[in-house]
Amino acid sequence: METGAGFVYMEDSMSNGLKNKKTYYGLMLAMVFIFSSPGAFAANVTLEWDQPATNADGTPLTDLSGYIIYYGAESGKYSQGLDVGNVLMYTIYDLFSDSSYYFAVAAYDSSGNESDFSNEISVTGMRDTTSPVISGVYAHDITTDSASINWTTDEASDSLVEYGIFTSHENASPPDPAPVFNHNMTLSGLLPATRYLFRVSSQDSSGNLSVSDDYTFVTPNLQNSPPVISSFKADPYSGRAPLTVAFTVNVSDIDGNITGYEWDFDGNGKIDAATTTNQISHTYRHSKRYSPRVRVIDDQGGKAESRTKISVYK
Ligand SMILES: [Ca+2]
Ligand SMILES: [Ca+2]
Ligand SMILES: [Ca+2]
Repeated sequence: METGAGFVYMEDSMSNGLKNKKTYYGLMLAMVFIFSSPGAFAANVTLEWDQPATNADGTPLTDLSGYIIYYGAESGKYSQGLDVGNVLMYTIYDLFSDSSYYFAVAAYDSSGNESDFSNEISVTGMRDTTSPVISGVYAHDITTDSASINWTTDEASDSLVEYGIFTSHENASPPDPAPVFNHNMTLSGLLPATRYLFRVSSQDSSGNLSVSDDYTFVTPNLQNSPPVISSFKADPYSGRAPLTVAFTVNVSDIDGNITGYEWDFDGNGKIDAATTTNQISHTYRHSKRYSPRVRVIDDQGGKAESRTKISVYK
């Protein structure tokens, strides 16, 4: 992207025959903006210019009729002339992205009198030579035989995940050629209880490729590992009735999450309360020895139990 500056008047002899009705109006044409969209083989360029207000002799311009964009591969030698009508902005599509282009604009009035050229402006190197920037790589929804991989890129690009057990590139997902910023691919046919290395890659439409670092995920066991209770505490363990006791159970699950806690305060085998948190309080009103029990359930129905003892006296 370049911004035009100053004024360039072209010699009449340098025009190329397209300007057969040229008269020297002093039209103040100045391109103020140019925008190029890089692409693999074709690029688009948008030109914008100011509307002239006066004729060459300084009188007000009242019969402005349109504009012609002149452009070509060499400065001052415009091989193309494009009558774009009475607009102040125009996009030229499908220019060669490897080439340089030089542009100038001229105005014409209703009699066909054409102004001098505006200043010249040029674009070069419109070919995209920058690789996508990959970020935010992560694996999710990991099952015993599949995993989803997400990442983002700073430009639209295609998607590929490579993965393996010994290296990150023993296997590859089927590539997805769709140019996207937010990438998601699902790997299938994985082994359970296996650590996988993986990496992602994205290529833009100009063939610039980026490959991520290596990342890992672990598929779970086919069989659920039940929760493991590390402690089941009562506070206090003894006291006079009525005795309010706070229970806390600490538990872990290596291949899932704890989804529920069931509490049997008197230890009679009947559940008295259920929670989704690992703490609860209960007030004992009768003097007695109790053997309260907790049962912990994981997200695949695996269970673990623990008991403790409470003494309540008069
Ligand atoms: Ca690029
Ligand atoms: Ca489990
Ligand atoms: Ca009970």
